[in-house]
Amino acid sequence: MPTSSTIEIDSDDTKDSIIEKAAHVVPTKNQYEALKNEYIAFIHFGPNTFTRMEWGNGMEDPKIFNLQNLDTDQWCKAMADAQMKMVIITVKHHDGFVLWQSRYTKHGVMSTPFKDGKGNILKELSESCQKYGLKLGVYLSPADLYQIENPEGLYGNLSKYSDRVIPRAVEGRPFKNKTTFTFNVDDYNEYFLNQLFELLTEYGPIHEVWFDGAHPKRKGGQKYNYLAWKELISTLAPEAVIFGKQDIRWCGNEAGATRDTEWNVIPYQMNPHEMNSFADITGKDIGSREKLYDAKFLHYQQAETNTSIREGWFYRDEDKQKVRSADDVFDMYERSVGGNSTFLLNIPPNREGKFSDEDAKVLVEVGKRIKETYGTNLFENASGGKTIDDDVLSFELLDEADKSIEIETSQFVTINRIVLQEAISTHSERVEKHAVDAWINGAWKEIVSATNIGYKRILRFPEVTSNKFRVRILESRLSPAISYLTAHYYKTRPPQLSITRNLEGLVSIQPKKHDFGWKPHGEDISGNINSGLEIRYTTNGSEPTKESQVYKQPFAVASGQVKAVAFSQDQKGSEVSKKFGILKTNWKSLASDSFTPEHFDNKAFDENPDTYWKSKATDSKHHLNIDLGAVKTIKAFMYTPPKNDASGMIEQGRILVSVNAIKWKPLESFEFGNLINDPSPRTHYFKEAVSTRFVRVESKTIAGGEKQAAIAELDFFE
Ligand code: FUL
Repeated sequence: MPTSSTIEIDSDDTKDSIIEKAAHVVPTKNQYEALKNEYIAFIHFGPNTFTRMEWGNGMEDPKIFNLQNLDTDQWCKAMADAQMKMVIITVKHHDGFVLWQSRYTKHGVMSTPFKDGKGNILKELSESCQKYGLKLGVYLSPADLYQIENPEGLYGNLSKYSDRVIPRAVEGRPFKNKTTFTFNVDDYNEYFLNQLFELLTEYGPIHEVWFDGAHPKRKGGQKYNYLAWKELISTLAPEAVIFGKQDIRWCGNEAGATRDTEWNVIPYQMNPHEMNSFADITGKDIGSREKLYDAKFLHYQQAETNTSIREGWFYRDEDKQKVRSADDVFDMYERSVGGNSTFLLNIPPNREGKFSDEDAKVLVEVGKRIKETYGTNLFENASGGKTIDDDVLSFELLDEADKSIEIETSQFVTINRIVLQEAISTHSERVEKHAVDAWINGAWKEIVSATNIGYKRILRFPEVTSNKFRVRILESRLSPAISYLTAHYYKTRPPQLSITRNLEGLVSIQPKKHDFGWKPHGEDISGNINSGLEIRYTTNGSEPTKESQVYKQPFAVASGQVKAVAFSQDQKGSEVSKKFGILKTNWKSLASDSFTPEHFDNKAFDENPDTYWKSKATDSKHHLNIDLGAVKTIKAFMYTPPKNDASGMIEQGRILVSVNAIKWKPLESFEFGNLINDPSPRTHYFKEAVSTRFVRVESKTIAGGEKQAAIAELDFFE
């Protein structure tokens, strides 16, 4: 059966013949080249960078794009260091503002102070790309709010369809490329085609055209003549893949989440080569056998896993907009590239026209880890047939009789990653389930298993040492062709730990969650990348060593100090220590002077520093009275202010005690400095220990002259 990127299902096809057809669906040459990029960059840049908005409204004065400096070399250097192979830039986002010198609009860089209106961001980027060996792609938003909102706007203006010559000639600005097209289209489609013509003929080869599906607004029933756009793109940029249409699909989320099984041979009800519009595919299972049985066409369409390194697609600020950790990005890289998709990571340049330092640092660190881990193949020179040689296109075709490959290395190797590739360009993606064994103590032992492979599968597992390994294909669509098989070692970096206790007194020790609040993907990052990690702890104040207790599950601590350290094979992480006050299980609030919605009294002692009690704003003092549930002898108290709310930090105050919760006796005054800049927990030791059941915390002054008091967590130490 011949291979093709799209195969039609006939009415007399059986389940078996459908699967046989699926096993012959292969990527086009352009799709295959795009897959080989593996890790690529996204750039969101425009008026939103200056307004701090995620979506503009199209009515922005172009002058707000007040760019003074631009350093596209710095972007490209960081991307190349990161091991990225291409960059896709938002030459026009939904607001309609263009980043290049278009002949067809004034709503763009030409109307800004940047280089007196002569600047051209796309041109500078394309030159930097040449310098650093990166491919270039463009994001041209079909949604265009400027063309919707301005009175002469072309979007949805109900213009008549007629034959239009593309490009429309503009006096004094001829094109070097003399190709012309005639399309029967309306005003907005003509505008869009003219702009595509500029983009695809004047900035060197373009390797990807990205069509976004989002629409903040629509008007006049505007239709998109995609089939005309496609004809123009394939003529002018024959090497380009098109995103959001037949070549590349959105993975279905913007969080960096990946499917455990990402099939790129997927079912269609119509011939994708003739389709004008494509719906988003967001389901969990999109290409299993069951899904394929319902197809009218089987089509190769790879996924791009797209997300942002910052909280948001556009740059906003340095302090509030968090940046992903290198661990997070590296994990996403392994899950997406090693999960049969392309990793498209957005790095939004700042208002100085540069990548912020923190973003650049993460890129470089991840690039270093990719090079260190995947730059060395520990199966090099091993025996294992055509899967081991350097030629990615040669393969071992595994027949029914023996669907396994054995690898023998000349020396023992210690590995925790295996990479597998199928010969997809000739034999499609066929593996449905596979496992890897290592020869340990005279027997085969399974070390990892997974589902499909496709373009690439990265397997991660706790490190093993052996000189014999075996890949077993457990289920497949016809005979699978394995083209590449390598082994690697990722050096585990013991993560920072965090120690928490719940209200019942159970202490948990976990890798610290990086502060990143945008579109959670729910993955256990540290667990994914750091196989073979061990956490050890003490509860008597001593330093944890390799001999200390191993942490397996939450354990009870009434009060005292817990210290913990993560160990990987040869490395020790940094020690964390946490002091726990008396248990808060039976604490009750007797009264506070006031509280604001959601910030109830008990949030001050719920063992969750992310929630807090907060009083109303008044000029008088604030207080919170607590019943500790029983008489306790206390000698210190700890105040944890809210981390992300600087308007209620208690700078000065008093602790009072009572025998009946009616009459209160002052015990001690306290004072904490620099809370706004450093909202970390603060401890105050009493001159003498005191036995009491009822305690009042009273504020005198609030940091920054504010008028509300807030407590994220209160602790008393025995
Ligand atoms: C979305 C857009 O609405 C966002 O602004 C961003 O460009 C993202 C990549 O695609 O659909």
